[in-house]
Amino acid sequence: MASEVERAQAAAAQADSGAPTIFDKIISKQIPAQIIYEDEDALAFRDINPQGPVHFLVIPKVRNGLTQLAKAKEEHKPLLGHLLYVAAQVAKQEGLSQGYRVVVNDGPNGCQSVYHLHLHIIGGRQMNWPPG
Ligand code: D5M
Repeated sequence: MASEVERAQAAAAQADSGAPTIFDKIISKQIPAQIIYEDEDALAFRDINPQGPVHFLVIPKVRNGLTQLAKAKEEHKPLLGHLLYVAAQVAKQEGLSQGYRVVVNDGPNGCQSVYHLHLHIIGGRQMNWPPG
């Protein structure tokens, strides 16, 4: 079983291929996911490999070049703001009143394994710092 780092390094090799990712299949409902929020531009669903009692992802429904945060352009600014706003609203909906962590893994060093921008929202336990 490949480690997270190995998976991230393998994924980086295909990052710019434009190939569909697993998240495209979740957006089109080809594969099931536990969707907890949806609007015209964003989708939130539970992470398949949760790192806390609550762990969900917020993604843009249309990738539009945003395979990763490093690819953000001026035109993406409203969408990026919207994703953060959705993260906060869904965290509230999930009862994370004591706080939570928002993470964006970017590129191989950031341990990104899916090249469709996503925010991780992790909560329901005490976090530590620094991250690994
Ligand atoms: O995070 C990618 C995240 O995507 C990782 O935490 C697992 C999650 N993932 C992968 N496939 C699925 C499905 N099918 N449902 C829900 N969650 C999924 P990264 O930051 O790229 O390492």
